[in-house]
Amino acid sequence: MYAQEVKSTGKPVKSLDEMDPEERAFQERIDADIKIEPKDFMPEGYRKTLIRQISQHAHSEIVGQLPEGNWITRAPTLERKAILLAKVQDEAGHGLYLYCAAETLGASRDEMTEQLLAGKAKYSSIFNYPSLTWADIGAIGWLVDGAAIMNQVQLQRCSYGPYSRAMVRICKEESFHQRQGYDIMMKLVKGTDAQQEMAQDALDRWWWPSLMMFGPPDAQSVHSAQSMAWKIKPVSNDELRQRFVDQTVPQAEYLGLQIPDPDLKWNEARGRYDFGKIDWNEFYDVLKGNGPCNKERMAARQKAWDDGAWFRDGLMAHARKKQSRKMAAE
Ligand code: BYC
Repeated sequence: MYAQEVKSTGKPVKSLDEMDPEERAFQERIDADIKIEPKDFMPEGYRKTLIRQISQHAHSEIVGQLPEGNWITRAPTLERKAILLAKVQDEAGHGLYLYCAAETLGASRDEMTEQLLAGKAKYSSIFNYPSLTWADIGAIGWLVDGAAIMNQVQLQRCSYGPYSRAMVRICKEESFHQRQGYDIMMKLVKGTDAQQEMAQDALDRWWWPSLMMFGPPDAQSVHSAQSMAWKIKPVSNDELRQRFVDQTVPQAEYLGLQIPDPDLKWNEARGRYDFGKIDWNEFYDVLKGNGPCNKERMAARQKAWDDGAWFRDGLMAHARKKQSRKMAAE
């Protein structure tokens, strides 16, 4: 088991009166929307929450390259191949900015990777599903990147400066990713019957896992209350999921595709879509390591880590040699 199940209960959020003066001053800065920077005072819980979320976000970007990387050699045209290659390279870049943002909090890249490989850190559940056809590359861009943007746009307002700034650039690139996915879907729905069926099949398989990307329902979300009080997470899991449904349903209609949810219905009074029940057992099962591709994804990350050992050793040997020369010269 390498992605632990949701199990902690979360602690109640302290009121200003219960805080010591340093912590109160910190909370007042947050409440006044003043960004927290690496050298500022921060409660240990704030630091740990950020390292957890940012490192898991970084792991998701890196693991997220795998389902798409699977299609680089099989993209249908040279142009599609170049676009997909650029997108996958962007994901690597996102992972790197995010690891850097987490490093400003005192976590090392090696420690974060070791946490992932030991099953102590998670990555997004969505990347444990397989990309079976070319249409899946369209669905990933449209739905998975669409869900990611919905989540990340609000993270641009996160109280921690380095994370919020990393999000600004990431969101710009994600918008291109989402467009390229939608463009693939547009092409397929205008194609042959077989291509239209492929597009529908991809939507059928990616819809529910995309809704799960936003995390457990608010009532079961362990970290939301504290993370929202610290403005690490400005908007709740359920609200973001609802915004995603409201935004995506008209896009599916434009494509002429059917969202695989018989309970999906416009609610005039709410001015939003009602949608069916999410299978949370499936979500928790994927988090436990039992999704269709968990083992394959982790094996790929483990191999990359093992294959890079000689390079990390070389860098360390070089640093030690430089240091000893410097000391000898002093
Ligand atoms: N998958 O209390 P909660 C991309 C975990 S990549 C797995 O609500 P929180 C892309 C959660 O970590 C974009 N685990 O937690 C790349 C926690 O467990 P731990 C990825 C999940 O943190 C390549 C537990 O469940 N985006 O776009 O307040 C190609 C309780 O949850 C998931 C991000 O990472 C999940 N879906 O809220 C294409 C965004 N959901 O940590 C595209 C940054 C929940 O206690 N992260 N868990 O062991 C966040 O915004 C928040 O961390 C979440 C969860 C909304 C995901």
